[in-house]
Amino acid sequence: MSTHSNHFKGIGKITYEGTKSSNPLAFRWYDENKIVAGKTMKEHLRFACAYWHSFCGNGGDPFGEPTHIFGWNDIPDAVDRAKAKMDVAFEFMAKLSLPFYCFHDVDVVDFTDDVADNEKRLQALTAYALQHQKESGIQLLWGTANLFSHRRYMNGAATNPDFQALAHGAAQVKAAMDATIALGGQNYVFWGGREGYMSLLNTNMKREQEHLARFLQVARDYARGQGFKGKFFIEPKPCEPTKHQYDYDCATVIGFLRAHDLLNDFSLNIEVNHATLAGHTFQHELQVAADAGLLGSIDANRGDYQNGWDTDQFPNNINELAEAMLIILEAGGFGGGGINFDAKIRRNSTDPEDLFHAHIGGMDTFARALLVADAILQDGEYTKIRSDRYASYDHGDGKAFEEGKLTLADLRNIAAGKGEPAVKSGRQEYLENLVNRFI
Ligand code: XUL
Ligand code: CO
Repeated sequence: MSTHSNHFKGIGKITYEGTKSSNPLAFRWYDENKIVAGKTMKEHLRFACAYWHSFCGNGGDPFGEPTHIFGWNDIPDAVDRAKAKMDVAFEFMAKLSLPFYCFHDVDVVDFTDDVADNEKRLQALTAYALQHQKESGIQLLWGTANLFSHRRYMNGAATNPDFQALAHGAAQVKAAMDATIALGGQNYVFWGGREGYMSLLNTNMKREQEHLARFLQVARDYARGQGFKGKFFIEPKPCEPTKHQYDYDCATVIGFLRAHDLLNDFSLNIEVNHATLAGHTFQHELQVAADAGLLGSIDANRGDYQNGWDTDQFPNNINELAEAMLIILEAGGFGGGGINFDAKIRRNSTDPEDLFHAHIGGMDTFARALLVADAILQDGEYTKIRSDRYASYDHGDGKAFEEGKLTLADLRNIAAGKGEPAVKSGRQEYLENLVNRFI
């Protein structure tokens, strides 16, 4: 139990102290019970800790050995080792008042190549997690299966040309769904890390994508059959580790879901650094999902302007997040999801406090962004400028066009009859200043 762990000794419960505080182990903006636009900050933001980065990542990188050394890794028995890690995870989440967590199957307990043994291990840890959840009130935002680390997935999981690899992926998904359901998990995520290709020369793209769709259908049917009422999320990412990933970005995934009749059960989990890797802004991806009614959840992090890979740094960009929260608030919030910190502390961040500073910074930046976005919407000028820009479609010929009442020839006659449109500013700089005025 969390009370059995004292990994973060000397660090107590993190509380809200307000903006005058310079205490690095306090919230300056995140006041979980503060009401904003009719809901508490806690209800709006639904923060979650990502088990994999915070308790499995060891600081190692392609050039260097681990720098984050965890005592529990020395425990020889896999289940005992996993329980010790879980005690620390719940100690951390409780100290930060994080309401949710997220995991992959193999984050929770180490797997071998034995399907039945892996199921038993995960069941043991599911029972243990359930005790922790009951004691702490912390809930599972989503579960998922890691179908990308094991060597059998080197050519993909659901899109593997070898059916036996696909079957192993399904076995993992089944067990991860059982765990998610047993833990009252609110959602289930699919991130297709290796569902794509390294070279088109050896790839039948059409067949692979059909296999992916069939895989998602059977997974959905299984979970629904077990009584799962939550959402399934697809997490788009354009590449890395593959050259090209089929879930490239939100628009691509929406087309895929529509083509395979999956729109009723699936929505999107949007990650900041995945958006930027796809050549989009985070805001763009949010807007695409929101416009389709598919904004489910987000994986919060940030990339690096100079690096073209998924650096998964903790979020700290207030402008980016204020604009993001504007879209999220206007969409009516998350569709069942929340804000999962899919972010890791740097290799050279080696103090126990670093994990707290990282999460506190991320939570405070989102809380501040929520306040900024709410103030902008309350003020109303932003919304008015945006809607006024389209006013010519609110009446007369423009309205008739929107309603499908005009032909191409009608449009031609309007152009000829009414002459050139007036020159109207898009006022981008004005709007950029408006956002900054509220920060
Ligand atoms: C990888 C990534 C994953 C998913 C879950 O880039 O984002 O951690 O969030 O599999
Ligand atoms: Co992610």
